[in-house]
Amino acid sequence: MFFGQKIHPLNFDCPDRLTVDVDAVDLSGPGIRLRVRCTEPFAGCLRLRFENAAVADPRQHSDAVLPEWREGRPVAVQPEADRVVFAAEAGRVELSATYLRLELAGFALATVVAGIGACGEALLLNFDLTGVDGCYGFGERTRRLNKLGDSADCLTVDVVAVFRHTYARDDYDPSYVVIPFAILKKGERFLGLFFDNPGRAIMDAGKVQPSEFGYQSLGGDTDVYALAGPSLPEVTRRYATLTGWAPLPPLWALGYHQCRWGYQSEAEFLDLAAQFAAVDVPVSALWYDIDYMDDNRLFTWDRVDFPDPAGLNRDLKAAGIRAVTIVDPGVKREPGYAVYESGRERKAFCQTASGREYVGKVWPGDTVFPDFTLETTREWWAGWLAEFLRENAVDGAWLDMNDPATGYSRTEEMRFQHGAISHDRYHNQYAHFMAMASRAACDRLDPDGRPFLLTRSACAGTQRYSAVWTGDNASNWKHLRMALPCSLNLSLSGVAFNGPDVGGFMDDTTAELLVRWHQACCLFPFFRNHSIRHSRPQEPWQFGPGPLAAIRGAIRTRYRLLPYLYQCFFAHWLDGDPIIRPLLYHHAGPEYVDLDDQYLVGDALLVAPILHGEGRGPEIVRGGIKYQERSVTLPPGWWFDLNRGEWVRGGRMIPYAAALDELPLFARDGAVLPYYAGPLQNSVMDLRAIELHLFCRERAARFDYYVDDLETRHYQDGGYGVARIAAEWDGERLRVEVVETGDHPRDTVVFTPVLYGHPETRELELTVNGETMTRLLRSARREWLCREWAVRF
Ligand code: MIG
Repeated sequence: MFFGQKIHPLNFDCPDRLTVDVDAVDLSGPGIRLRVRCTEPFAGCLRLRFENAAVADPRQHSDAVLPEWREGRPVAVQPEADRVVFAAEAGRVELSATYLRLELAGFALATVVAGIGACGEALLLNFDLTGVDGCYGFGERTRRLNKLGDSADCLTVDVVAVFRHTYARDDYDPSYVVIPFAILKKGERFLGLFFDNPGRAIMDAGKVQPSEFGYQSLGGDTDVYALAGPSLPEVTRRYATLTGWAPLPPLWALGYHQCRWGYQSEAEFLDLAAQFAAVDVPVSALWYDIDYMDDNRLFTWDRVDFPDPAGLNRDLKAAGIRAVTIVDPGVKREPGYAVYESGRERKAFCQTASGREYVGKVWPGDTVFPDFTLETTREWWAGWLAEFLRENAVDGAWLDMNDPATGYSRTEEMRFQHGAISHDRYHNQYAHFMAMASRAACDRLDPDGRPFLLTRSACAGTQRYSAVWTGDNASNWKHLRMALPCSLNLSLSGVAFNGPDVGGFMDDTTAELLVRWHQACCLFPFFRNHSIRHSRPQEPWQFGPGPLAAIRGAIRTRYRLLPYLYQCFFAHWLDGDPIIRPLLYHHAGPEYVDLDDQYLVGDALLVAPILHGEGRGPEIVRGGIKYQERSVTLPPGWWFDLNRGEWVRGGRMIPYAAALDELPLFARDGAVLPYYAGPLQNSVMDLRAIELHLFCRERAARFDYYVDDLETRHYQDGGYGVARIAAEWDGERLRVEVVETGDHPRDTVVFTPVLYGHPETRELELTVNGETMTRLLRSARREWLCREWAVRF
């Protein structure tokens, strides 16, 4: 089947008979026999399992759902006249011989006529979209945020290698990541549908048939999880409950990352570190792409260019810069090469049906691929990777080419578990198991530490092991624009820790594009500048002082707000809310349904980046300075413009003109932004002193600040505290109260309130854990973007 093709609905056989068994229902007809069961894994979540009699291997090979929910409490079948009902706390399902109807939290969804079918192993579910005005999620895709009218082919692909001609377009479908999760919106209500089938599948949200949502899985059995709203956060949180969330990252991983394919030698890395210091731009990690290896052999270094990697990495670390190395899955098939020999001995590699080692052709030449689905292989891998990281003082691993990319060689012959399981069952999950094995390596190194992994390919659930970057984009304005909806939908699909190649990977970037890309993504969960070899270099200083100053402003703002980002990660770990969110996450109204050129960070910050330039969009010249224009949709209430230092009334769309060093960035009234005011020395930050930037104009401000050791996994056993912050203006005085509770020593963080409030506020009353002090507000200056604003504290 070619990419993007579907099975015509008329090729499916549909059931016309329903029979009831003890805990299942059989739907049958000519050419079709489907068994349907219903369970309730947890409140607000129903699972419908579709077992197709034509399926050769009926085992569920997916690792998406957390083990504790894989079975769930069976929901009893209640037969009625011409149908059956599964009634659970979360909602109900009605099933007749010819249709299926779900209703959860007031959201009803039913199949269309002939909407249930089978064609060999393929399953069809076609739902009626009447009344549905939005569709989100879909994992990592191109195009717009709202997927109504769009479709997705769920097969992980090394996009640029396979579809060379599409690389600079912004509307191609193939993707490195596959997550068959759709969130439907009907007015104010949302409903999530997660199709748990690890194989190739199609989702079509009204592209082929405008009023229908069609799901087609091409093989294996499918578990459909329906996740109740009614609100979007409720759906997202339930999806996180079902498939897991990102553990807390190390702080350094939240800083700025510098990467490039082509950094070649020790001298180059030392020079990079010196350049960052010279231009006063903090950087938390430098990345080694494939050039560091000895002839593309995994777990080796080119010792001519890198005579002492451990020494180099220790020196970098002393300056606050961490090291991350790329790790491809492919092992050079070379007799005598220790990694290959040891894997071969253990039968660690994927095999063909007859039991030969499956061979692809990638960077190392003839290449074999670890079968990460085998526990023994994962152990073998963890041993090698842990040793490599330890010996070379490497802090993180970058998992590339795991879609899996087999180069010249077709992937289908690659089978799993010693050739016993077909390629399709694990193709989309290859990266997932690689990430799991790599995480195990980190656990060996430091069982109580916080690993950092980044993967290109992923499936549902991979967020438990690794962050994701969105693969090979190109240095053009379309790809910058696309980065927003792509990362937002990926965030709604459970992968909160994600981001694109900033500046664009392929082709030559330009000064304006590089600046705007840094601004647009400086508050993304993952923030890395990366580019392809031979393209125009794109480190922050490559375009002279003007662009450098603008980029510096964006990067430094990220470090200033790093405590806020960390809090967003903590909240994500607690309840599953994504870090960056489309506005419709918190605001209801038709203006947000398609809004994807601005976004929220947590619930307090609104970013409306400039996504055009070089004369390609509205701009004006004033006083010899060029400004790019756009409109910003501000939800109701007051917003503080952090770019200009003034309050703006919301509930409307405002025009905005931003010079090259300006980013439209707003904090909502009632927000508390934890701010780091100390010295910026790469990843070295002392978060024991935090400023609480309080935005209190008309609304009281509230925030739960989680306090933990920032380094270990103790938080997972409840080893954290929470400082509940409340600030309110009573007409003349601002009262701020901080109360710490929980399982972490109190007063380990000193909070200093900083006020962006009513101009008439004179006095501040601060109560910390019961002790009160009052003082007059004084004025100071604080860094925001490229300027400093007078603040009062
Ligand atoms: O075939 O390692 O997406 O980030 O720089 C290309 C070289 C292999 C693809 C990754 C890209 C990386 C590049 N890799």
